[in-house]
Amino acid sequence: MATAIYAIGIGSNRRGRHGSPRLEVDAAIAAIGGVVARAPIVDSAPLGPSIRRFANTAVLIASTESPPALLNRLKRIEAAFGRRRGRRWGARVIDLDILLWSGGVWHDNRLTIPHSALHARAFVLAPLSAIAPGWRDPVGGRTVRQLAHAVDRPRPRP
Ligand code: PH2
Ligand code: MG
Ligand code: MG
Repeated sequence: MATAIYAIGIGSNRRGRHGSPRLEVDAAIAAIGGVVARAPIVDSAPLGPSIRRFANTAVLIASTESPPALLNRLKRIEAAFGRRRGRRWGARVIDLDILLWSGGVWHDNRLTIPHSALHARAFVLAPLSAIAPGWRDPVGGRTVRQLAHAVDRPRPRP
């Protein structure tokens, strides 16, 4: 495949063999490779049943892999870091989510890009807007910067 740019969201709220969640995030970025931009790590309150806070960030990578090939590789990295499949949204050493790719929309049985919760999560949008503020969501047409502002100031719905 021609080289594509992917935005990947990274989260950790459990120590692993590299150490603290922040160190797990750093090690994951090294394992992913091809990084062209990385956002600062933010500390975020857990969304869902987990108790421990998360270290979250986002990176842009350049890759010739197709979305399914990249997904397979990210899952192998998660497994190598000691991620166990279990309770949905349980504590995890590392979570690697494909958020956006330069090819626009992708949809198959296993993978939807843009990530389905992209619009709703400040812990994804805040780091992402530090490295890709002008990237437009191919579905809604709004930029990452606009989405990040909207998630900070949710409008009450009637
Ligand atoms: N990931 C989840 C569920 N909840 N909360 C925070 N703060 N950060 C995450 O990365 C996160 C979460 C499922 O992937
Ligand atoms: Mg996730
Ligand atoms: Mg995930």
